[in-house]
Amino acid sequence: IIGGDKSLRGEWPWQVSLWLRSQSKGNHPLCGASLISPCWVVTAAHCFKRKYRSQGWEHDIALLRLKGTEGNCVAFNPHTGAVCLPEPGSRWEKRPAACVITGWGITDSEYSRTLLQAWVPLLPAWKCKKRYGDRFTSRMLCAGSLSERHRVDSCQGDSGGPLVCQGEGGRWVLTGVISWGHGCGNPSFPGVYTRVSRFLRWIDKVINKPYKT
Ligand code: 4AZ
Repeated sequence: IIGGDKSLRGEWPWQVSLWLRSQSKGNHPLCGASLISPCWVVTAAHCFKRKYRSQGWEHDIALLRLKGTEGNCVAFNPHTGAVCLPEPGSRWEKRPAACVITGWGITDSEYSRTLLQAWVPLLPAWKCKKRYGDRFTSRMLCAGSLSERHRVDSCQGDSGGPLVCQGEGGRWVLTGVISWGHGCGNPSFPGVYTRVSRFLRWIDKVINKPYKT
């Protein structure tokens, strides 16, 4: 996270850190993610498929089912809980919304030891289309600070993590998944986020599908 500050313990109870187990390189952090229920986590598809990005950046969303019996995977408590999903068809960028990105990814030069947070303005789609052309689609959100003086952005290591916006009654809604962008913190190249509201039916289908163990 570029231009953010440290979060407090339990402030973003849905934030997940995905790690890769490696005996040769040692365990290391891979991506962010968000708890949407006790057994399901939303993240970015490119966290799992190395060549994902070269196939275009569309549909950069993945669901992980955690180990455990149904409904009993992660125990919720005041520091651990789920984030809300958006209403179908909601278009946050049309209203002035307060949105926040969080992650342990790169700050100035290295990964952060504490979870960082940053308020990030949602931008009209044309600001990303202008920079990224047709790679930026309606299944994506454009967000970031366009000011040289106050750069706010997500960066490597944050992807898969949440962009949450505060909805009615102060509820936090998982509006975007940190996905891609050209560099980090460059006011000419905003960050690009998977637009979660476009994947609600898919999420519902996957989660409510009976599964074999
Ligand atoms: C990345 O490499 C990445 N500035 C994530 C977000 C952004 C750029 C790169 C957006 O995971």
